[in-house]
Parts: sequence; C-alpha cells; structure tokens
Amino acid sequence: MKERNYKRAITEFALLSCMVALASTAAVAATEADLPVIVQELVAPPALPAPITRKSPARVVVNLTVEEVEREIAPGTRYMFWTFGGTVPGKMIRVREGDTVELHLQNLASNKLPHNIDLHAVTGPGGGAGQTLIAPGNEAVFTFKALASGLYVYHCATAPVGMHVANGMYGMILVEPKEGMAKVDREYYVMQGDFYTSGAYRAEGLQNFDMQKAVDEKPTYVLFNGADGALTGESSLTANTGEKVRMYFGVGGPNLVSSFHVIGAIFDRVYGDGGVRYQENVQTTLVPPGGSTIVEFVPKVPGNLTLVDHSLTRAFNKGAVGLLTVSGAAQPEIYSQGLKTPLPVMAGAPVKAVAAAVPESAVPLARGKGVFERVCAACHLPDGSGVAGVFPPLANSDFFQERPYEMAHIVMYGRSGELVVNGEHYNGVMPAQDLNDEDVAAVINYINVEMNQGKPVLTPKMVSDMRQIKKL
Ligand code: HEC
Ligand SMILES: [Cu+2]
Repeated sequence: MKERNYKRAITEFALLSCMVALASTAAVAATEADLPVIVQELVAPPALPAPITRKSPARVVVNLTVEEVEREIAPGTRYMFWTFGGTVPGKMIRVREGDTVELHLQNLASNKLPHNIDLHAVTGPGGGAGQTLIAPGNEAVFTFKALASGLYVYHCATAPVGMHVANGMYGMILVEPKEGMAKVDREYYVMQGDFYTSGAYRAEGLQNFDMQKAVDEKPTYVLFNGADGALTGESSLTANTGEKVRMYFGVGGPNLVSSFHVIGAIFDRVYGDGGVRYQENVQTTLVPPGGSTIVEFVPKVPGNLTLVDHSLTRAFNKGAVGLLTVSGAAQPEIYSQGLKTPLPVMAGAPVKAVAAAVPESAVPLARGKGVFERVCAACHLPDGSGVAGVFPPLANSDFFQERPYEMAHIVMYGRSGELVVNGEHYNGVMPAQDLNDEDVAAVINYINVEMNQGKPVLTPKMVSDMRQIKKL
C-alpha cells in the first residue's frame, strides 16, 4: 500500500513538472514577443536616465549617435573630440537585468571616420564591435540581452582603438539588478579619461592629437567628463547635507588607472569594479581603464568636496578635479574650524628666511609702489599705517609678516570677519581686488620690503598657481 502511493506520487510529480516546463516555455515565448518596447531617453552627463521602476523585462531601444565635435578641452584650448551622443563621456544607457537591448548606432554623415561600439555588458563576440563598424552616414543595429547586472563601460573599438578612446569615445551602461537599486537622493555620472595634445597643458588654440604621447602613456590632460573644469565652478555637482549621493564612476582611459577619491568624504559603500557586492568605509578606490565603480556616501558637513584622481599631479597639474558643493547648516560636532595661530618661533625672522627665494628683480618694487598708491592707500592709508579698529595696518603688521605670500589671497579674493593685527581687533570687509598676477606679486613684495623689513616673496607665476589652487 505504502509503495503504491509512493509510485503514484512520483508519477504525479513527473506529470506536474512536465506541465510546469511546458507552461514556462510558453511563458518565455509569449514574453519575448510581447515585451513592451521602450525608447531610452538619453541625457548629457553628469546626469543619467532615471531609476527603473519596472518589475518586468522590456525591449529597450537605444539610438546612439557618433559625433565628431570640436570644442574646448580647457578655457581657450580647443580639441576635436569623437563622441557617443555628442558628450564625453558618451550618454549613459540604463536598463534592467533581463532586458533586451536593441542598439542603433548612427555614424553621422558629417563625421570623417568609421566608428563602432563594444559594450562590456554584452555577452557575445566583440561586444557588438564587428556588427556596428560603419562609415559616416550609416546606421548599424544589433540586439543583446542584458544578462548580468552591473555598471559597464562601452567604447569605440575601431583601429587605432587607443586613438578613438583617447579622443573621448567611451561611456557607460548601467544594468540594474532585477530587484532594482536602493533609492538615493542624487545620482551622478562621471568618467575619467587621459588626453594627449600636441601642445602643453592649457596651451592655447586648437590642439592636435599626439599619438607618440599616447603610446608613451604621457597624457597632457587627465580629465573628468572631458574638459578641464567640466565639474568645477558653475558646473560643480551639488548636494545638501544629509542626502544620499551615488556616483557612477568609470575610466575610459585609454591608459591611466584612477585612484578615485573624494576629499572630505568617506564612501559608505563602494561597489568595486561596478559589480554587485560592496565594501564599506572606503577612502580611495582603484578603477582601471575600461572599468567602473559605484560609490555611495552622505555628505554631512557643508562646503566643497573635491573629486580627484589621488595620483595628485594629475589632479593639480592635468585637470583631474571636480567639485561637489554641499549646502546645509554647519555641523560643529562633526567638523568645526579652530583658530590658526603661529608658533612663537614662526612669528619672527625665520619665516622671512623661509620665504626669501624670490629675486628682487622678479617684480620691480616701483610697480608695487604704483599699485599700492592707486589701490590700497585709500583704505590702508598712504604710509600703510591703517585706521585703528577699521582698516588694519599693512606697515609693521604682525599678521602680514607671519605669512606674507599668503596675503596675495586676501588681495585676490578679499577678506572679512574676525582679524587681530598687532593686538588690535578688526571685523571689516576687504573687497577682492581685480589685479593681474604681476600687480598682485608687485604690491605684496612692495609692502613686505618697504613696510615690513622683509624680502620679495612672490613671482607672478606663484600668484597664478595660487589662483589655480583656489579654483578647486
Ligand atoms: C575698500 C577698502 C580696502 C582696500 C581698497 C584694500 N583693503 Fe585691505 N583690508 C581692508 C579691510 C577692511 C581689511 C580687514 C578685513 C577683515 O576684517 O577681515 C583689510 C585687510 C587686509 C589685509 C590683512 C590684514 C593686515 O593688515 O595685514 C591685507 C594683507 C590687506 N588688506 C592688503 C591689501 C592690499 C595689498 C590692498 C591693495 C591691493 C588692499 N588691502 C586694499 C580694506 C581694504
Ligand atoms: Cu571611433
């Protein structure tokens, strides 16, 4: 009796699983045909398409153009970029795991060269490169299934590949996991790339691509989002304190690995290599060319956070910096500024000795005298003695003598707030002075030499460098 029941159970199970199998085959066939068609809306970086709310697969149509465009790589410096969608990095594609992607690549008729696309999210030969290789004025289509979730780089793979990538031909495709991604308040899309121009960093005019520099892996520029200053000044990224920020960061290369770091923040989570697992409490994460990472953090204190490649001469001498400007109320229990006071030994002569490397001839004192009389004397008085409690003295000023070269900052950017000079308290506003590098260096040297028994401390080049640093 027992055995008969058992056998019957097995037969029933076999039948049942057979039916399930049939049903699921039918289901697959039905979904393939019935997949809703969605045309991807592409937006310019650092923006990206909105998070996916769908709970089922779709056929996502992506119309991606290839555009060769001349534009600024740095203020006053132009470069011929080759792009996906007109931007560097190329427009981000966002799909859901299990989606079918119908990719249309259009090589605009106005272009000069053949191009194609290799997407690292594709399972198949060349990532689509062979099928999409087309001359200007043509369109190629291919379809792939987004099998695995993750953040993937795409790039042009037309020979010479390094050159096409060096000219800006890379972007990313985000394949969201089926269950979706946790909600955040801000999402940004940033890619680093190395650029090889015939002229030096920030040399003016239209610059050509330098193949030898590329082969030697000696870039002139290392940039976030394709331009020096693409993420600074007016174009800085923004967030409010307490908001959850997620950055999709990738490296197009073609050559340099990025040590991606945000100065003033700790990543709560890093989805290393753009994969599905995360590490917590990370300071700097390594991203290879053709690779990516997803970082998440909550800025808690207002101010500027600085995105850098922590290979720092790339950041400070080749352009790899961006800003995230954080707004919100101060959080003194997390971060508060104390006072800066000179150590006793630093207040006197030794400091002057440290900063005495500038020759007298670098900036003529006569020029400094002229600037002083024309600009500064109105407030600080012609002999630099100031007005007690209103305009601090520049002559024999202990504040000035402490770090004379830093006074250039005050001249360029102004100063306000608490100030103690020679024991007297001030709380006024000194407006920023619109002077060129020569004049700033000249007036500071003049004040230091003629009014503070010091030596020349600044050259115009040093002032220019100070401006670059301040820009960050
Ligand atoms: C419109 C009035 C005004 C002009 C013009 C002006 N300053 Fe000032 N300056 C001030 C005030 C006010 C302060 C104090 C600001 C504070 O309280 O933070 C100040 C502070 C300073 C300080 C720091 C304090 C000290 O005494 O060492 C320096 C250095 C300085 N000024 C240099 C200059 C130089 C150089 C020029 C000319 C290129 C100049 N200022 C032009 C009003 C002026
Ligand atoms: Cu190309």
